[in-house]
Amino acid sequence: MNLTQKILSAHLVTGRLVPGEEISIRIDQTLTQDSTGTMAYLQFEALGVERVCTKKSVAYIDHNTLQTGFENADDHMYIQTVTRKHGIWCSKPGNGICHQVNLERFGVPGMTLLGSDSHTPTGGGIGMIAIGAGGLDVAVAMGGGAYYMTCPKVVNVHLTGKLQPCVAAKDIILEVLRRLSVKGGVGKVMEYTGEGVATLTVPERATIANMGAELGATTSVFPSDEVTRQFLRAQGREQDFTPLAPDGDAAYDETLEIDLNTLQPLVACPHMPDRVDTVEHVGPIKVDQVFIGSCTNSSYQDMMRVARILKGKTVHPEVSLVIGPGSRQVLTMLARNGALADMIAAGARILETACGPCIGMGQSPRTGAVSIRTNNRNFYARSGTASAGIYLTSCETAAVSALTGVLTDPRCLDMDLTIPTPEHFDINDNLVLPPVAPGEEDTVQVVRGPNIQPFPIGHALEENISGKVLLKMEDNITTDHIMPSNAKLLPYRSNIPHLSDYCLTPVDETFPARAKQEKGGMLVAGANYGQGSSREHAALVPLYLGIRAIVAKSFARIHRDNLINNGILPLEFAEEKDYDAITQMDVLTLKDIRTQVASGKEEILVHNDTTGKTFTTRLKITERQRGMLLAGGLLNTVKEQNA
Ligand code: MIC
Ligand code: SF4
Repeated sequence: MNLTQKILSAHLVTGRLVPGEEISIRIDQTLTQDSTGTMAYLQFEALGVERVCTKKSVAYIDHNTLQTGFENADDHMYIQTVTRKHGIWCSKPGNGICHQVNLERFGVPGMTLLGSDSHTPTGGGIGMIAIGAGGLDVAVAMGGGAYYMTCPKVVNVHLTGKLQPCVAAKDIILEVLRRLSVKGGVGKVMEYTGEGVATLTVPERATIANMGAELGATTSVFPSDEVTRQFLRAQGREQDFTPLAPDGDAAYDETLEIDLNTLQPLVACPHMPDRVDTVEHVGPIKVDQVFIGSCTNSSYQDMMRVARILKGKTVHPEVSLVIGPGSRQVLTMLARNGALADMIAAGARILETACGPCIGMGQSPRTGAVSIRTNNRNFYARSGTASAGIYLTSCETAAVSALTGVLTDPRCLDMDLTIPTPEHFDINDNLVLPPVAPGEEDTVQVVRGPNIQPFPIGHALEENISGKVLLKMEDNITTDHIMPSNAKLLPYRSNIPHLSDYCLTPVDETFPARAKQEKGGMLVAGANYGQGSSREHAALVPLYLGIRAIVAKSFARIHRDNLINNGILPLEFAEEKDYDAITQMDVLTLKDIRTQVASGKEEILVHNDTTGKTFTTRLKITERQRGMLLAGGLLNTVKEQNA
């Protein structure tokens, strides 16, 4: 067996490990973050479960930390109290970004982790099968329910050789993205093997696993070896170590060979993480802003390399350099060893340990800016400045470019950037609040501020649905298009009515008004619709606006699950020409749709009342999902089962 099969089979609840078939797995750990977490806990409460059934569930507060009004602070207190009541640990704001902290303090090789954040696969860096999902799926897993998924294919990403100086782990994953594209990982697990793996530290592996999300992959996984043991030992957690590797004769569905010796510094150009080219080829474009941080590149070793590059130098006069260390552990260590002072002296603007600019929470660049960032996504408008171009690079490329003022290949640096894994990381978990002991749940009062509004729940599928195509979209529409997130909107993640005025506005500003005027309808999209975030809001808000079906060329994994969980039909065009034949505002009718869905057949007929033509779509769902769509979503199904 390969490693993926070993971990999945040890957790298998139902199904067979045959790619494409539905399986369900037992979840050992969960994580939530605050911007998806408020909704996930409201849903958890709606399930009526007293105490979580997982080995460890942690709620992180790391996204909405700007607190420009009462909203975020209210949500923080809600999360802090609801988790305390129900057996969940709570990592307070300031403790760090969920994926970085989870890797440092809680991740255990061989365990499964389900997180309400698409970058949960970061845990693959430490040998976990770590999967991103919608908040409702995570709520169900916290309540002891299995996680249902399509059994993935396993891709062997075989690494040989060793990275050259100033070429980074980030360049490895950018190379994978260059070769496979943002759709290339859908339905697959990327499993890293080969002699090159041993040359990579756990945080470097985590950088690669983190950005597997940008491939659309179910997850990515590395073996657990002596490097892993050393990392866990330095975290005071050697007891969590288990050696894990694929069998010598393990079979894989596909193989990708990467020779680390030949890699060069790479950059993903605006506005897609797969628009990858070499830094050398893109050339010395003028840079306005550099952001170093995010869950992709903010480990102790990343930050130390940056400090070494900046030490004794000054940031270019026309560049704003912003640095956000990934966790309080990292920040404390930088503060103690003087590296933080080197960064500050060079002119870096230091941010708190949180997601920050990665999700547009502050530091939006100026109009038309070039911003070099070490995070994982450069989707249109995500930085908060739609006209800005975001370029994704390694920490080394970002730091040297902040000094020169132009995109610069870090191989020009004549310095040793090797930072060994420390013997001991700084360990201080005093910002991780424990839950109350079993039996004491009633002593906790859950605090709810006025920002917490009821969320929409789907209703049983009707016999006939008819509605206008309120928007026709291109390929690769991201969740940042569907439900934008930035400093103005993130505070309203528990307020769906407020968010509804911004739905799909990066595609068409007039969409929300039209959807409200028409009292709902349908959407039409190209391939890979809904790539990116795990945010359920990208399904809940369209549900609130009355969207009943989305007809697309194909869907991204998490978003498709979120649509089904909320009772919205994800229909795929059987033939691409039918996409071309639809015009925005055409009226589509799904006749006898309840009977069609209940019948179990994959082909669903859609009638275009405006053109008079009928076309075929496919509804690729499992029996379980069929039940959900008929009932109007997962919450209704679970409630029916509980009843
Ligand atoms: C992201 O990177 O897009 C986010 C913000 O972390 C999201 C979660 C969210 O939308 O709250 C994700 O990756 O799932
Ligand atoms: Fe936070 Fe950015 Fe990572 Fe999402 S990708 S978890 S916003 S740092």
